[in-house]
Amino acid sequence: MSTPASSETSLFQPFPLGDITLANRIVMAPLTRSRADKGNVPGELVVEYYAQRASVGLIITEATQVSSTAQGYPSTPGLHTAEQVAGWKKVTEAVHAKGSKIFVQLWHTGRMSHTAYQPGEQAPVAPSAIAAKAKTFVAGQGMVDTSVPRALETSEIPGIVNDFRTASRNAIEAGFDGVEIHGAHGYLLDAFLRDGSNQRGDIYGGSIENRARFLLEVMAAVTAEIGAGKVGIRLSPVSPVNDSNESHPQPLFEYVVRELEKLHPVYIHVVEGHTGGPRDNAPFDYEALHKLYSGVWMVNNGYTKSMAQEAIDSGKGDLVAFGRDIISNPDLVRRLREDAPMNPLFSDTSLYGGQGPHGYTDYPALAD
Ligand code: 8OZ
Repeated sequence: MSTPASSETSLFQPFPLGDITLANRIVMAPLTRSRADKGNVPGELVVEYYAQRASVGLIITEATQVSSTAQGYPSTPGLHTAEQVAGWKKVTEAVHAKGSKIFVQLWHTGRMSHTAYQPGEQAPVAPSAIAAKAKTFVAGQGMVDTSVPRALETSEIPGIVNDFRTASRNAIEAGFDGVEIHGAHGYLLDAFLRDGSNQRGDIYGGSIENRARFLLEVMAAVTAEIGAGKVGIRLSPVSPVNDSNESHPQPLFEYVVRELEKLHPVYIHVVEGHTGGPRDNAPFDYEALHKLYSGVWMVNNGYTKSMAQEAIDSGKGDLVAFGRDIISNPDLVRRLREDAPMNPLFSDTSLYGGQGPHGYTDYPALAD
């Protein structure tokens, strides 16, 4: 056990992550902000936004689509065209110049998408043809129901595994230190895990082993492609966001983590409770899950400085990801270190909306 004086600083001390060393244990959580330019290319404003926040040990970017069919929201960036790779390269250079590290979060939105985002206005793809009782935003229409998806053919799954593989290779080309696979929040890989959204009769449905197969195939492909030391994964065992339902989350996620232990990604990132909401919305034994993994454990959801400190000192987590606070406090690390007051939380209208700097890059840092 550390003394109070040393525990005061442990959050701010360097931490080794695979081949890299993070300047501190504070992580910028992945946050969708919908500011990409035409072609879903991150532009100069996105460069500035991440550079402003580059005092954290690690930045995890907003969710970034692995293909054009993976998109489900407006102006989210991709990592599947040469222009997108070039755009991200400017982001990684700016972040590295400030001494931080950066992983890109890779996703396929699955049934959370809408025909408006799909090539040829096709139905989005999902484990089963069951619509999520959830909404997405479509320009000109506002918040609308997600579309009824079509069930993927078994033969189509290797193609999507390959999209993740290719995007991870593109990530390295763009200068990222690694990738985080989005295995949370009801998007495609998480929807395969859960019995509320996966009612398939093939080798990707039914038993826990079958429902976890797709996510584990993606992890095997991506770790083989760029090295397990450059791959993390995010899971949200009991978060109900995006109509995520599972009857037995404890054995499901224990199986997933046991299998991940074999592939050994560089970290597992767990959203505890209801994302952005109560941490105790449903019973779940996170300690039992953590015990199954010998690698780096990242915790997230509603952490304050004292909670983060306690998590690290007690061994509950190695790294702590902060979401909401870092939107309105670009200098979050300094504010935490100095116990300085935080700026007011972001306003809802500028969270995803707007093209410009308002509510994005115009939050003031503390004066020197
Ligand atoms: C909020 C709005 C759109 C997407 C997630 C990527 O929940 C998201 C997301 C959050 O992981």
